[in-house]
Amino acid sequence: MELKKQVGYEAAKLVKDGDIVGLGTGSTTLHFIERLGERVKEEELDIMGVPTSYQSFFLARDLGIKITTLEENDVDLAVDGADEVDPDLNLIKGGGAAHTLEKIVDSSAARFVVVVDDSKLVDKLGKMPIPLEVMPAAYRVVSNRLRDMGGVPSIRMAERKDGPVITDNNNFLLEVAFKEIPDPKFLEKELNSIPGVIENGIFSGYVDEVLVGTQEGVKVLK
Ligand code: ABF
Repeated sequence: MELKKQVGYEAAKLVKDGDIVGLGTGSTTLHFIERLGERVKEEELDIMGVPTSYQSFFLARDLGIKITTLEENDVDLAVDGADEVDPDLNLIKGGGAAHTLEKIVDSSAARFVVVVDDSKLVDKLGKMPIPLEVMPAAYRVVSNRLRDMGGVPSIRMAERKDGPVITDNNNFLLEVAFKEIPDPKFLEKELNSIPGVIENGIFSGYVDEVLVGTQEGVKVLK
């Protein structure tokens, strides 16, 4: 079985009847949500999902998973993907441009489980640039501040290259590369202290466990 599917299906086993489930975004959590939808039908599970994006909202709704919000319920278990995972279980997320709501839902969950294939494991964060959701009016001044911090920022363009990517919250997405990230927690706070930055894609200290899809089966990192 494809690694992303293998690990998504494994995570779907963690959901218990009555759970409020954070529904992550991306091609790995897609398998999680699909399998969860099957379980809801087969086992008549009484669960509700809290989506982290329009992508997961529409997917879950179409599969018959009841939807709720953080206004109404606390999340028991959140399952989400990642772009990079370091040995301390710090993450870079935001490849899917949904990291702001992902961080709100995932960090609020009683248990936060990450699902990745083994290509996402890194010795140190920073192979990819860090995504930052930024208010459109602020993107030039934020870019200047990022350069002052030693970063190399660029704005993420839509695939057709005819304009910037617009997030679910109607903002732009900057990506900033740093030569190295010695202290992910510090950088996460520093980036969020720049006026105009809504949220950055470093997730430090939120993860309970990581399920890793490998050719030898699913491995658990804690
Ligand atoms: C979202 O999807 C993002 O935060 C993360 O960047 C990405 C992981 O994507 P995939 O599972 O498609 O590799 O969770």
